[in-house]
Amino acid sequence: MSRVRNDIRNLAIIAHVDHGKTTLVDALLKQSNTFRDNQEVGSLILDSGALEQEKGITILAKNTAISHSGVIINIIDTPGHADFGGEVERVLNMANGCLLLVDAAEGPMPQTRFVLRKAFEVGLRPIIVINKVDRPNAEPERALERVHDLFLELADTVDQLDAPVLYTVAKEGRAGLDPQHLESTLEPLFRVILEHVPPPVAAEGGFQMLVANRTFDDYTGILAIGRIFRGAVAPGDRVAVLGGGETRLARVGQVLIHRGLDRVAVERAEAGDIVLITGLDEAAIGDTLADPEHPEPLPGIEVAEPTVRMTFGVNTSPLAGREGRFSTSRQLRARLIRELEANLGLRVEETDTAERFRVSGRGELHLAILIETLRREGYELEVSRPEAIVKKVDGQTMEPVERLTLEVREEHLGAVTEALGARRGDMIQIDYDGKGGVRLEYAIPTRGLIGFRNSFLTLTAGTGVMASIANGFRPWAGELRVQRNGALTASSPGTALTYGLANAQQRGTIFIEPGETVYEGMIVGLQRRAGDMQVNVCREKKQSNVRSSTADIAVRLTPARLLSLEQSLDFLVDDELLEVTPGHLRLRKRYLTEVEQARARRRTAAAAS
Ligand SMILES: Nc1nc2c(ncn2[C@@H]2O[C@H](COP(=O)(O)OP(=O)(O)OP(=O)(O)O)[C@@H](O)[C@H]2O)c(=O)[nH]1
Ligand SMILES: [Mg+2]
Repeated sequence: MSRVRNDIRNLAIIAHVDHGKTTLVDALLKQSNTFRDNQEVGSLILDSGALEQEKGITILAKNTAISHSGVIINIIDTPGHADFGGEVERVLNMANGCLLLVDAAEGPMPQTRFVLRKAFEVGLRPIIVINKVDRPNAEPERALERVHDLFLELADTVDQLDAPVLYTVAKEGRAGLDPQHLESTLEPLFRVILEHVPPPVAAEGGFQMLVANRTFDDYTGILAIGRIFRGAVAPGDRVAVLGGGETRLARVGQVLIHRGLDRVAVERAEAGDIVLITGLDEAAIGDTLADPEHPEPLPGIEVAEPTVRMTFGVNTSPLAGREGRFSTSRQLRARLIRELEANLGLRVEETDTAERFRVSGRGELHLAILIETLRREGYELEVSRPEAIVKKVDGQTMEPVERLTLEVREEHLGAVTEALGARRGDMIQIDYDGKGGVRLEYAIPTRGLIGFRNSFLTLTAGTGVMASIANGFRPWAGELRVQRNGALTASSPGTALTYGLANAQQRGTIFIEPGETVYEGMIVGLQRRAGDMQVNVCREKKQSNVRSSTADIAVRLTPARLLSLEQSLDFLVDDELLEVTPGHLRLRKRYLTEVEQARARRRTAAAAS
């Protein structure tokens, strides 16, 4: 016997980055009487993390719930950036249907393909939502045509091709069946959701639920989140936690459900409901919670393998330990292991020394967000250059490749294709839009993409759009034909002074400002040609009694080019590290002094002979 839960819809919102998912959730929340009339809620309500707000992107998937026409709609907002694909993979199993949002101007982008494929894999019924039809360059028909092409390419069954289409301006909370005539509310979207998202079907039998997510709350501790697949659960129930090949018994604390942005404790929840359960600290993501009498596991969560890795180590700079609250290898190790509990798609491995760990993730941003989180928590560490994870298959060297989509102005096309050629990119497709814009598709080694974003912005004068997504492994494509210029390094420790920096800037671009503490081997800029060069940025102007006509002209400094965390990671080459502390990012040579560098060279030579 099974029962259809007509009182519930479980809906995931999926899209490429920035296509408007979280904005649409805002509008759905506001139009469903979730808030008191005088409640000030702002925008991008679900992007509640500090880093999410600063960067304007969603990093973690989040649940909320609204009620419309007597039906509870559980909403799962997901991140659109490819690096957080692990978040999407783990939460889709809570949904029965999804809204596939597509920007009316950009059309489907690489992550649209990824999320639609995942949605089909878990059997979700998609609703196509062409959003941002108010944009001046919106082409809703063209965008829809491209979405249909994508459906044809990815669908496994004919049923999947049959998806309703809606047009929206999420920012204004409007929707309609015709892009020219939107209604003033999202009512048409609500209607389609209630009609087309299949209500969950509750199978009879013992309790069964897959843990799709975990979150932490100061009052209740760790909460396990998921949709109940079978049976029911109540506070105080004993459940079996199945995972990692073993079965543990645990007792349910509270059972909570989402109501708007709040969580409400309930006496009982049953199949179809998305719940949060306290008291099950040992339940990991991907574990099944089950009736101890019928401990049957549900299929686990498949997460794609990492493509990029770097080493995270204890800070060994001469300035180590001045700012961080946590700086030992034991503290770093414990923190990284803890991160694995919730950060799917991340791997942490020991290396041959206790001070360094190999950390692998789904992309540079995935790792950069982790680094930024650690430094805000008070950790100090040093990290190496991000590198693509290369593996051997049947004796052949294979490397990860990505599918890259770019939109550039025609006048930048030559420079961009040349740069991608040097990075071993292969052009798959080129489309001229007849209005001066070009859309390009490439297959390119992940290796070639690392560090490309910075130069892409320069090459297109900031006008280009690029997005990429991991697309399997291919035989090693050969060395890249790109080389970074040499670094300008500080020749001695001290405080950088205007006079010293003014001299150094004649050699290249400077990254630090006067007053900053430097050490020997710290990178203070980029020189104009290959090969590192030492500069004395601490040099003072000699005082002299003789006045010359030129010596007194005030030295004028070009403003320093201050690098963000991601730009710093992109900058690094193999023999360099980034020192990360709560207050500073310092680029440095791995071996700081000439003596150390000579010693390292001798060691490598000895190892090679
Ligand atoms: N013109 C226009 N802009 C919109 C519309 N909907 C969203 N935006 C804007 O698009 C930007 C991105 O919106 P978000 O809601 O953060 O996009 P998202 O899909 O949640 O992004 P990620 O979670 O990072 O993948 C914001 O600046 C929104 O104001 C729309 O209908 N029209
Ligand atoms: Mg978002």
